Amino acid sequence: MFKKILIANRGEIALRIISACRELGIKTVAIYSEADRDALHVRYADEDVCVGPYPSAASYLNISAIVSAAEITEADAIHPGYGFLSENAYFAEILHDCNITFIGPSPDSIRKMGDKALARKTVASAGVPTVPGSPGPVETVDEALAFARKAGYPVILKATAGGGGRGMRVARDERELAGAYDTAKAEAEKAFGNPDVYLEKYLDDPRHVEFQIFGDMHGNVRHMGERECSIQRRHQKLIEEAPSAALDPDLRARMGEAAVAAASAVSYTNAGTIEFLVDPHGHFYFMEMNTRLQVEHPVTEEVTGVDMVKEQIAVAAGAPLSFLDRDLKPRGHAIEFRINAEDPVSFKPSPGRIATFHTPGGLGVRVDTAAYQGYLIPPHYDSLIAKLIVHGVDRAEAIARGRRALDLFVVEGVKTTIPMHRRILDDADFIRGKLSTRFMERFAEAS
Ligand code: MV4
Repeated sequence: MFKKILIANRGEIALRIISACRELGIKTVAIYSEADRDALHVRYADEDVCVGPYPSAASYLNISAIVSAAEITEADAIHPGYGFLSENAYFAEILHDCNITFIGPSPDSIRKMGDKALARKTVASAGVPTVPGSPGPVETVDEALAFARKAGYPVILKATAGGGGRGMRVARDERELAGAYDTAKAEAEKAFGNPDVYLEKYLDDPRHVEFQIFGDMHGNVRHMGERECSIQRRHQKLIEEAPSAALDPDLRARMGEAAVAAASAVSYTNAGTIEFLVDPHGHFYFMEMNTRLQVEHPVTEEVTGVDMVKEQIAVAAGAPLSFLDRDLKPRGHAIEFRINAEDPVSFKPSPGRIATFHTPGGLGVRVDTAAYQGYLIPPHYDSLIAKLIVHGVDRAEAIARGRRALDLFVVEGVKTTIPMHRRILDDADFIRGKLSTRFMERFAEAS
């Protein structure tokens, strides 16, 4: 097992990783930027190293400074959290060369799944359903038009190097596709340094259901069930839950099997997520794989009882999966609310000093946060200040618990998304579990 882990991240996820290390008796090293001197992850770690000024490129993405910090403190592994360097194959490779364990998948898995067109092809060869689409990047506008004529409109152009909704364009007819093709390529080049785009048939109002998978270094790959992530806005998830009301046991089993096949196709190790779109008929299609721990992992932890960060660390150290002989059938229902320091109407970031911070507690209530009363939220990073996770015997109890926990969650000094979450919990469609990726459009119009 590792003796000391450096955490290459900040905020609530850095604290989450420190907690796992404490339970495992592993020492921790925090890194921080000059903007994060007063951050809790710096105080809670056993050691800390400043790796640069506030721009992320100079600090949390500064590979040479981070590797030096690990070498100076003699850390034997690095946990990247989510975002920042978590899906950087080059970083994983450098660590390998420096004899430091990257707590995550192999550079090869990260690369294969990072190229979204290649990922599609790879999982399709393993028998996983994908949306009808071009076999690879489309090289000319005529090739795009020819494909769309066969598949039928609407279609969606996606950047090969994109993901998470960035670099996508929907075209509803030939004229729109002809107009969007060059723009999409130019945008992809600008955003990702790679102009390649591919084409898929566009599904109009799907659900986003993702499967948590885990692989160890002994060839075992298992899934831990799904998360329903349809409540999002501008590709930022707002609410996630487990299990999904859209799946019956048969569909769950088939999607779980497909998720394991997708991960196995790249000999995946450690924690990963297979994203699917699900249409109203219960057809499901592979979208992409995220090769990291995700923000919403706590809902899976709540319904499976598995500490996923401890699992990541154990697997990276060579242990077999801890739940190989256990049935991870979800127990009860969990919902996560992302509490952002944002204006609840305009969604503009609302950085500033937190004057009052009172978190709810009690049975079935968990708050993952690095915020505290008096904390000055730096304007340089994402606006997530806390995750409220509620767990109940069923969805109705989880919703009731969510209502009371949101009512008892007091944040003053900055605007937050708490009032928006509270209103969503009174929405008739939400209560019925009638969710889709369009939910927030309708919700915004109605309120
Ligand atoms: C799609 C789609 C419809 N049809 N692909 C957005 C994130 C990225 N992972 C894939 N995305 C989509 N791909 C086809 N062929 C609709 C979306 C999409 C979406 C997906 C999940 C959650 C929210 C979304 C919001 C808008 C569009």
